[in-house]
Amino acid sequence: MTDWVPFPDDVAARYRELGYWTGETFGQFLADRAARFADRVAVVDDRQRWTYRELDERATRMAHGFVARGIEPGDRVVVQLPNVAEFLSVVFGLFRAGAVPVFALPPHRSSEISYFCSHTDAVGYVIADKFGGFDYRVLADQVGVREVFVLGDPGRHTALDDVPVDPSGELPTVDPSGLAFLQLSGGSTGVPKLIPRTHDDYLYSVRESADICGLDTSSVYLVALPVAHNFPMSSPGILGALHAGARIVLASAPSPDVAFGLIERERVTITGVVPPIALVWLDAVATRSEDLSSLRVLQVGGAKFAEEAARRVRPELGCGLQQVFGMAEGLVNYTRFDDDEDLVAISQGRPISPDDELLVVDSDDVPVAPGEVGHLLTRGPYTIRGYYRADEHNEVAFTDGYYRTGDLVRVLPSGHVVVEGRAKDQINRGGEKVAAEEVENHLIAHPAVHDAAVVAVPDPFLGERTCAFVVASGEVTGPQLRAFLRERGLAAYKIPDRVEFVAEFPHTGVGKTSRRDLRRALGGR
Ligand code: J2J
Repeated sequence: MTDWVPFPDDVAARYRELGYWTGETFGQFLADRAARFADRVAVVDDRQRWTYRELDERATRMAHGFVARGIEPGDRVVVQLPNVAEFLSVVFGLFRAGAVPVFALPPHRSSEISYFCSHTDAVGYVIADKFGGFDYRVLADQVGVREVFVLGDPGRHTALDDVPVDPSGELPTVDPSGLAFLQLSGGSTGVPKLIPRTHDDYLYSVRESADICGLDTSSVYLVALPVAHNFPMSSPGILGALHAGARIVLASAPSPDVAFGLIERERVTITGVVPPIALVWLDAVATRSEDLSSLRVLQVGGAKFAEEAARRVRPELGCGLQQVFGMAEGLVNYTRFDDDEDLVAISQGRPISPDDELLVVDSDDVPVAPGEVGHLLTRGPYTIRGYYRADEHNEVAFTDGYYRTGDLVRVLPSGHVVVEGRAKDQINRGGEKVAAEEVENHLIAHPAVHDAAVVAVPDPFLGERTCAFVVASGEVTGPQLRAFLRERGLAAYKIPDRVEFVAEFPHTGVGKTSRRDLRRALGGR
């Protein structure tokens, strides 16, 4: 069993020759930007404002603290923090300690966190004491990791503020082509997949993204989505902002109440949201008094943004729209600022790199005619060659180094991609990804459930919602099943929006549960 699949040597050599991979580590990246932009403000949240120099110093202090607590190079540490400045000092602290952050999202509960910890053999877990009415220390107790670091009141654990510091100690040398962190996959399988990214490949995508999105020292990037998600982290996100000497503003929530106030106060120039948030903003703006005139770009991605909504952005919000079709596995597409309005309204952008290879194939892996819809496969200088510790799944998810995205797309003559649908067993709930099989496995664990199938149902606001079809073998109600999933520690966004009981499942020709028929059955009710 290999931990992760590195790029083939000849391919890596080529990416270096082309200048894509520069040999810079995340630790050096921050030190370099801190030297260049020392007194500029790097990050702002509800409570604090740090300059680049302060962020750099805090990251180093955290690194020494982690080392003093026995975190060793290569150790995995699960990070689950809300949108706070400490996310940056913690993550860069871990990078400098040579450790490997594993990014969890705030809604994750014991089901997900236990899996991340056990699958990666994590030795550490970083949390906030409480956030959104939830006490993460309780979760830490359930999960049982060796070192728990808490932002705020630590209870019986270690406070992030008093990790012991030994400034005389040396920090390790870090390999830029090595594993930098593990990002979360939306997933379509029974257990979530973890995505191994390197310093070299990720920082390439970050630099190019900052460039494509026009970031410079006058830019102010608002983090409206959960900061650990790949979109606000790298497209261009917080890392793109640091690369360019821009200012990061962290919003505790994406609601107009919070976000609009921050846009006005901090003179935000760019932010990235998922389609439902864009819709809320579009509907709210007419009745709000905040001054949003500083906003130049609204990026929308994570799920398909309807053309009608896309066309409302400039007239109603007064800023440009940039569509973003990305994935934590790598490939990111952006519409460009000089694309004409129609292209920006109908397409999800074109790839970052001239060396992003996109294949659009039919179900026999034969390339479709140009412009036809097919399955998107991709490889390139920042797309992974395999998931972390997933040899078996990698056999089906990767072919010839190409990642099978599970997305159905067509490519326009300009090279822009239009997302037309999805072939993977995943529900895209307004940008939050739910793997059908993962939820089904939890449902089947209930003694009164004989079988379960989770499918997407169209929704005007979220794009899709989840519906669980259940064949019961005993007395059970929908609310009881939802409560059962919550008790099993499943993140709230994965709990089915609807539960429908059926006598049996429709089957496809080969005897597999037919999700299409299930969706159709639902349409008939
Ligand atoms: C349709 N589907 C989209 C879009 C992603 C930037 C932006 C988004 C993500 C992300 C990201 C879509 N239209 N505009 O990592 O850096 C669906 C596709 C894709 C999956 C990836 C980034 N943008 N999608 O959403 O890893 O199905 O990354 O394969 O969460 O989201 O999900 P995720």
